[in-house]
Amino acid sequence: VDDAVLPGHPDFETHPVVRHLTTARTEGPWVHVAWDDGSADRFYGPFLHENWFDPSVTSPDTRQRQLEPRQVRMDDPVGADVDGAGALVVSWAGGPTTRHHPGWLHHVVTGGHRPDVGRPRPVCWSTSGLAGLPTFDGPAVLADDEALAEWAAAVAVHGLGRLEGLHAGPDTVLAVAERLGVVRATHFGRRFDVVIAPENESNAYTALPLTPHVDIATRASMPGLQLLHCLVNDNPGGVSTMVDGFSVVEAIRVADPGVYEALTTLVWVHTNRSTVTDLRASSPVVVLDDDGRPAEIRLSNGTRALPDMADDDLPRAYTALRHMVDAVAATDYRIETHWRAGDLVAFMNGRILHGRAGFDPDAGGRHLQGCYVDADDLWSCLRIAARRERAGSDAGGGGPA
Ligand SMILES: O=C(O)CCC(=O)C(=O)O
Ligand SMILES: [Fe+2]
Repeated sequence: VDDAVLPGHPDFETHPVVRHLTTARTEGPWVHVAWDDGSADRFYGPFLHENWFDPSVTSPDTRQRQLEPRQVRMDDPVGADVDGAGALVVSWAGGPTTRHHPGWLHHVVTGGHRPDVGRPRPVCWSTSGLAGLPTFDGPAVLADDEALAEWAAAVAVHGLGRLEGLHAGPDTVLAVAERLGVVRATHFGRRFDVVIAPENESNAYTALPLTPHVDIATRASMPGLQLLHCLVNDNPGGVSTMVDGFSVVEAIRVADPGVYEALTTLVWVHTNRSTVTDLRASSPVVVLDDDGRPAEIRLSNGTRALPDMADDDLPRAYTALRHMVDAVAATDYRIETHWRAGDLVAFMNGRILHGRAGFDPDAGGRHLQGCYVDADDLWSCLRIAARRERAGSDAGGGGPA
């Protein structure tokens, strides 16, 4: 072992050494370390063994763990030290001696591996805060990773971002989605056409108005992101509405706690009422995350089938629903745009409620195409962009700092 050189670590990510280790010692199963800023941490011995970057533990190619839990050393480590390169060195009786990268250890104790890292907090908006759709150059997003990252960040923060100047062809929406990750196919297909269809399976495929809604509330896992792309719009009607549902929910939480309680606890069943599929999912209108913040709104009048609650809860459930829909309709939370051919809007499906005015089908053509992507792909895209920024141009090049 060349102890003048820092060891690798299991991640492809770069973990810069922002603090240096000064001392290390064992105490039972624990390895206590001190850092050069005076702080201290402890690591569990078996945790260190199974996160050693060594082919006996982690495949150097896939970076997936090969060591099974039954192979992890559960006896106490017998020695711990900081070597000449600044790595943590830990040994067990009869071997192995493991070495650990200080930047990687630091990222662990600061929670750098957690799923919320790289997920920007939503910044809620009303019309006074965000006058129009944040707009970006479509061809640049297709061609350039930095342009992609800027647009993706706007989608994460504001919940939506428009691309303009895209080719108004049938492959565009999937090509843009694939810049973020993989397309999430649903019962509407990998890609769906928003046109008036003779055998429509959704009010979207008619000329009817659509009150602001989310899509696919009929599935336990709702796609996190929707992309809509305009191929043709010669119709003066069908104006599109985008509402920040999180802003609406926050206003209700502050002003009407009883309504908020009903929206976040009382459960409705959504179904798709099709002849060939029978999808069902139940959920409150507003799903909260573990920290009590809105994670997902499930408001879709077209698919909301039945209340799933005690009879005595029905009056406040219906009242709260009405209250929510009225708040959504309040102009302070909406952006209205008329689709232009070549425009594409990506929006967080569980946050931004989208709708449209009705239109006269004889007044001009109107053709949108859409698809879905899971939110995981957006977070991954943003983390890879941040990784690229940290590592210079060596995206995914791996290896330690
Ligand atoms: O026609 C529109 O503007 C929106 C259609 C829609 O809601 C959808 O396809 O999910
Ligand atoms: Fe929709």
